[in-house]
Amino acid sequence: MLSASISAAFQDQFHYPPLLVRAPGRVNLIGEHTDYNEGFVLPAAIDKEIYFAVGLNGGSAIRLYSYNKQELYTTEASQVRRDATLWANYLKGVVAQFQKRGITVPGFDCVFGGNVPMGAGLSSSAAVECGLAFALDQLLATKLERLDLARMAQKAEHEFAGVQCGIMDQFASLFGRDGQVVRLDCRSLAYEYFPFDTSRCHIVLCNSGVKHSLASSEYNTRRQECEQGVALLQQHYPEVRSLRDVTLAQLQQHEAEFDAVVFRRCRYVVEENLRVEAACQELAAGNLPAFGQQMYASHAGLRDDYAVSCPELDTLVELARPLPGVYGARMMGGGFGGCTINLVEVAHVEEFTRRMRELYEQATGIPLETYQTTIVAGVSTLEPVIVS
Ligand code: GAF
Repeated sequence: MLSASISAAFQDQFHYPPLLVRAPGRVNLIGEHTDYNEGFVLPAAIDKEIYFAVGLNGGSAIRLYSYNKQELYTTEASQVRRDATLWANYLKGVVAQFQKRGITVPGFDCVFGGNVPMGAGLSSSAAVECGLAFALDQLLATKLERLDLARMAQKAEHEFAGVQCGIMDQFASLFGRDGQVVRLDCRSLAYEYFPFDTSRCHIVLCNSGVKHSLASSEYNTRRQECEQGVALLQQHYPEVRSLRDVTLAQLQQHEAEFDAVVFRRCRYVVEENLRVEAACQELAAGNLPAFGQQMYASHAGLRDDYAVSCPELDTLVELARPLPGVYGARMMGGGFGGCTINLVEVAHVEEFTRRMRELYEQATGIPLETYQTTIVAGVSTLEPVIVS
């Protein structure tokens, strides 16, 4: 088991027993690019995870070891800064958040690694941030709320990875529940769990093999475009704080005043929020075909109005749509590559993955990786705390 190997690697490197923590990646059924617009999302934590072995070392050095890269990075706890070692930035970003809260972080050791594919839109970075935030909270006995840890992990991403992300990924990693998806109101942070019946339908991810690069890509630009739209609408509706507060009719009434691109970005967000609401009702009613239609509409909006898809993701969705047993498919996460999420009737999953592999390779020349995921609980320890 990977967690056992990571624990063993820690003992080899540092010669004392660690605390073990697991932190899952996530899927998002619907509600994309709505989180930073204070809208709604419907994610779940999945069985692709990052494992951490951590312990206090009694000194002032932070020693970080990437199991996947087989690389050691060391810094003094008092000298935590963003630098050119990209993987270490995610971890140091978390340490900095503890320090910003006035919490002294003493020297600690950390070995981490996992099976969340990088750049596949499954939030490996949020899993890394949330796992370390939780691990440090345990080691330092700071007893922070999970919501605080999620916010700190999000800030780490803003400040040390340079991506102005919303809260969805960190929330999903920390608040995931076995067999359930969670509908999150990204303004109030109120949330509700919905059972996801895996005896009927499975979540299958198809990895386009195209790597997205959130920071260098258009993510921050999309956020700015949405803010531009809000600023314009506020001239007419001073009560509007975010696109969450805008109706489609209000938006359409002022279309002529908008830059055409900004208008399309805003239209997508307003419509996507409506789709999440509708999709939750369909899920609660067990109407998977209707849920799937919302997913296709979400993909079309992401492709045409929000412009964060890419030809490979569009191909994956179009190849999936006519296959037997497919309820819905769409691109997932920030976009520009990564995975599509597909809801597939249980009896057809095997045939679906086989056909998709053939068809995608024929269409693009890229071999397709697929992942059948299960929905798991959020970040947790794997063993009782052992700190000397
Ligand atoms: C990325 C971000 F990190 C999330 O906050 C969210 O905005 C998502 O893209 C798009 O829905 O995963």
